Amino acid sequence: GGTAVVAAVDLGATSGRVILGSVGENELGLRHVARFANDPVAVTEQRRSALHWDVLGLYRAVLTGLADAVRSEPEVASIGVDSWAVDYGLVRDGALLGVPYHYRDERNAAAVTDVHALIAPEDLFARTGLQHLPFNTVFQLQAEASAGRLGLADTALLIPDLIGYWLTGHAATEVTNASTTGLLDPRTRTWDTDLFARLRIPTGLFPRLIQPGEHLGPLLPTVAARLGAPSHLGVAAVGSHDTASAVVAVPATDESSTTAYISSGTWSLVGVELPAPVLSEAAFAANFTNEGGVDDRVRFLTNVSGLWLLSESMRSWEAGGSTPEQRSSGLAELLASAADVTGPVPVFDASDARFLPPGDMPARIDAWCAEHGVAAPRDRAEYVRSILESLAAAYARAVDQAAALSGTTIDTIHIVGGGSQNELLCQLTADATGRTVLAGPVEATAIGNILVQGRALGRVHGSLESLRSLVARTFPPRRYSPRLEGRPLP
Ligand code: ADP
Ligand code: LRH
Repeated sequence: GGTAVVAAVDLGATSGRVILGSVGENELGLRHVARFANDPVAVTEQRRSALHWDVLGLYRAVLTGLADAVRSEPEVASIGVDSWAVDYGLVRDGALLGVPYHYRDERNAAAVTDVHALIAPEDLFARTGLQHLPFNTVFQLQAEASAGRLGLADTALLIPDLIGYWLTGHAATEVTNASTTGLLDPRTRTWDTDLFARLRIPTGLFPRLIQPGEHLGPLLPTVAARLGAPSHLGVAAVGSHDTASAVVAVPATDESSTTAYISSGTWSLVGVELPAPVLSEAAFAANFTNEGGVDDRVRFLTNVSGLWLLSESMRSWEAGGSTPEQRSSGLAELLASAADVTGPVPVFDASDARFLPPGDMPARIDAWCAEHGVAAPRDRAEYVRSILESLAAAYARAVDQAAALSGTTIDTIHIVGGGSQNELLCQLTADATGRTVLAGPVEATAIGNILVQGRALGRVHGSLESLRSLVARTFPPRRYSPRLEGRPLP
């Protein structure tokens, strides 16, 4: 019983945060301690521009944030770390061997061809349940092997596991994030060792699997001293794939109807939660994925290019600024102008591969429009409107597919994450899908991280459903109903 205070470290592809959470049977409070940009760095590699994560900068920001957290809340009982999926650091004898690559780096095309020559795409799906994304870890490891780097490593640590290793000295692979590697069997949630062998990846590359809620280990004494923390403070495994933590905090309470979710941030992850994977040919053809959820649930979803399209457009307009705060005020202005657009705008395929790497998104939208014989947007407001209408159209298609492929009926869509604050996008989603949209909470990922820690500490109990009802009571979502054709914005 009682209340515990825990710290959630949530590293998104756009920004990271450290959030303190107080959690008890009827309590769920959040306090933001630190928020920092996560800007990748392009460096020259053999005359090309390669894209890397600034993991040391992120780790420094994590340490600073955790030190502030401990200062303001000396009773903090544990720390949980989640981040974006698929990326990793290669390690030898405990030392990081190089700067981790960003999944948007363009080195993977050749690796995809190499892997598919060893195992056909449909066989990969049948074994791993994972949708084809060119940056799945399995392809990145192939690229490392071709570059002669894989053989130098004795260990690969996924990003949250790398942070956990630096904090505690304990190496493990948290299972929800392991499910995004393309090397895990979704039925048994264990490594597909036969696949490792066929792809010539050493079977011991990833350290032992660990489940959300397990204790990773206490902080190393040097780290505890740096944070001003007591030596017994430790790190707990959470759903370390950010989307797994976000899905924990979807405030779905109506068990009689099936709800879909959109975890809306840099990406939009659109799908449903299921008890078992769907490995049908139809799911493969629709590019749906079966990622591992907390409590052995399956996250049956598809990746829709998300607000990346908007943030990257803003970068090319230099409408961003460098801090998360500046970026959000530039964004508010653009969204207001997009809400006032009344004429038609192009609806383009948001999942087109051309939008994956960093670059001039408005120019790529123009190119898509030219190829498809439709008029391009004319000003920034129209670009923003076009991006949001295109995302809403992609969501509608994905929700219909999720329902059909899983044999469920969906009448409500929960939108969680940073994008749930985008009122225009929420309304357009309700309109495009013809379904009720329930928006929020914004910090679903941190909340899911906090709840899993709180449950491990025995401060909250029960199934994900009971955790979700606590989220719904604490952060009642905002409702958007589908508008009939031609009715003006409210
Ligand atoms: P990630 O976890 O992938 O870094 P977030 O969940 O933090 O992403 O969501 C970031 C996105 O949320 C931004 O790209 C932006 O489009 C959107 N966003 C952030 N603040 C606001 C706001 N005040 N209004 C509307 N949208 C917002
Ligand atoms: C969202 C996310 C998503 C992955 C992508 C790489 O942050 O984790 O679930 O597909 O990043």
